[in-house]
Amino acid sequence: MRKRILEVLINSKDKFISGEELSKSIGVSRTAVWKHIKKLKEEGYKIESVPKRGYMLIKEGDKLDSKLLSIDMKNKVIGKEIIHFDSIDSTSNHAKAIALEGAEEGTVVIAEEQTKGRGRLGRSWVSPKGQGIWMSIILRPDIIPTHAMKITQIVAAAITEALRKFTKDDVLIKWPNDIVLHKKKVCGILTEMSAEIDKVNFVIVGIGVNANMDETLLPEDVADKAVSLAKYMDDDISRKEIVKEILYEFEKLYMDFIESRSIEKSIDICRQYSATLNNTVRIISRDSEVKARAIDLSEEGELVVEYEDGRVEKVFSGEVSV
Ligand code: BT5
Repeated sequence: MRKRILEVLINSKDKFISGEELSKSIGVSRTAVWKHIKKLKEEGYKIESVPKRGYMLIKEGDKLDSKLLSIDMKNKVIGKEIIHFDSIDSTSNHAKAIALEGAEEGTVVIAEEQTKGRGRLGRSWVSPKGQGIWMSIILRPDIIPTHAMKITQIVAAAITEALRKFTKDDVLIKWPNDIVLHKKKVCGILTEMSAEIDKVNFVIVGIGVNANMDETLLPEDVADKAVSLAKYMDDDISRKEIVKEILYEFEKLYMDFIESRSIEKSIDICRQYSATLNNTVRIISRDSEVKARAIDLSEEGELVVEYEDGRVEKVFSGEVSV
């Protein structure tokens, strides 16, 4: 009910709406409306109430609040449950903790700020307050551990489809887990899992999108590589709308994978928007670095490369530098 009231307040766009109108459009008494408004205020929503004029929601800024996010959400599974924090160490740490306690598939953990945001291989992910989308999704796919990288490709495809709706500039995928804009990283994906030898218990997909970063506050090594979406957008950025689009595109591709057991649709998108294919890459492993040409993506999400001696190999994971 409170969500319905919020929805009506949001749709009445900076205008007062009377208690009577609210009670009519929702179908409850004016006293009930009053009680719900009181509760919403206690929850922290800024609602102005003026006698004889009614109620108005004061602009929320662009907080990624769970109730506001769930308004107009078209998804059935991904994002059905959203847990929001003002500040947290890492959304992926929290997602893992609640997944161990049985949190459902599709649960999303999102935060305004991460104090210990993580990248791969122990690297850190800079996640300043209100300047990006820092979120993790809990998944429980019935797959074997070696297929977990398929999930990264589904996420990369979904994010690319979503971000391309907000900027006319080229959003491309740098295999396996970076989304780049003008060759700089606008988003990173971290796929982690809990598994037994032949069965995945759950997968946590961590997504970090730079929305409107204050580049002057970034450490030098990151400032060089990072870019914000806002830099290439005509309109004001709405993190909320971007989150909804990402979750929407992800649900479509993930459900298709669950039903068809194939990531063909995602791979097609990854091929179409690849920053890696047809380029020379360096395959970096623990003690060597070899040059090769990236020629394709396999149906499993691996990078197919051709070495200078003509040998063709599928690269499963690891560091690839264009
Ligand atoms: C990644 O790692 O790209 C995965 C990043 C995943 C972050 C999300 S946010 C929500 C969830 N919770 C978490 O704790 N993590 C996930 P990797 O490919 O290892 O890239 C890390 C490297 O990117 C760092 O070593 C920096 O050089 C650079 N970097 C750090 N912060 C960045 C940022 N905000 N934008 C662009 N590059 C960044």
